[in-house]
Amino acid sequence: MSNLKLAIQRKGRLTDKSVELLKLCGLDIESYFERLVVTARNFPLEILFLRDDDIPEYVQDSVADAGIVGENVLFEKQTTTMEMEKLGFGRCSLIIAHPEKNQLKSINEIDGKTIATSYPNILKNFLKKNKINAKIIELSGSVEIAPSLGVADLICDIVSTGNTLMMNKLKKSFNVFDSEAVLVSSKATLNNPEKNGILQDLLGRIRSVKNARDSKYLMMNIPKTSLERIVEIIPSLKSPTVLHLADENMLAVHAVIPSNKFWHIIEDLKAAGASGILLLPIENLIQ
Ligand code: PRT
Ligand code: ZN
Repeated sequence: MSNLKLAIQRKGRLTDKSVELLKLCGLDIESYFERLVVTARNFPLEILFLRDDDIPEYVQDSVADAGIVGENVLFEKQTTTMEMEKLGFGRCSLIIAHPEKNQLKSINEIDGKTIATSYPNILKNFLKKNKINAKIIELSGSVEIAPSLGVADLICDIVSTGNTLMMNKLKKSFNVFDSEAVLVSSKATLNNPEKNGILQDLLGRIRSVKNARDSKYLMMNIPKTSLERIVEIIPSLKSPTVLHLADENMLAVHAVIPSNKFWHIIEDLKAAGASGILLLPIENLIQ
């Protein structure tokens, strides 16, 4: 049986999160430092460690069968490599920024300007869509210093916290593209029954890890008389579990809820008489 070859970033912002995700999917991966290829011990998967910029092309050319890469890189490279699943990490935005003192009031003011970027293709599409003529200067790094060097009027670069912009006295003017890490694959992989079988298994596990990350297990004790009210309040994925307690007037209620809803319902639960409220993490959630 052949392995699925999965390309991930060798050393960078996506490396640790990619390996962490694979481990949460139950893959037994040995320490990966200084290795170019690592094989999972309990799953037919081989990990290739590559520069992120090379991943879309390697997947397109079947050097790898799948990969984990940022959408910014995927769309910039314009390959036939396909996005299969968003992974919820490596979030950032590609934006246009201007020097603090030269405020841009409307998008039309970009017309005739010079923009430095490492993402010429994504920027070209954005300008075309907005019917703007601007000169693109392609730089491979340190884009943020281009305006102060007089190389460009504006920049189009990746931002996450905004610290780099602030340090270089730049301000965001327009959002071009929102990005996160994604699992990618190719037609060739999908058309290969054996490889596709492994890919679908991996995808199922990734989805269950994502569901679990977005959900929590809620437990509480309630007076029997409050059951109807409590069930109304709980934003449960399924009908909550109701258990008897030694105290005949009380019940225990368990439910899986979306993590981000907890703080919205806690006061209502307490007002309805809930006590001993526990919120627990879930390791896997298969729906
Ligand atoms: O060596 P290799 O080519 O593999 O790595 P790389 O240096 O090209 O990429 P790397 O590790 O920096 O980023 C990998 C991926 O992480 C990117 O393609 C994005 O999808 C994602 N990502 C998330 C980011 C950021 N956040 C980010 N903040 N990529 C880059 N940055 C840079 C940005 O270019 C700018 O210089 O960080 C700076 C801005 O950060 P803030 O926090 O100051 O706003
Ligand atoms: Zn790179």
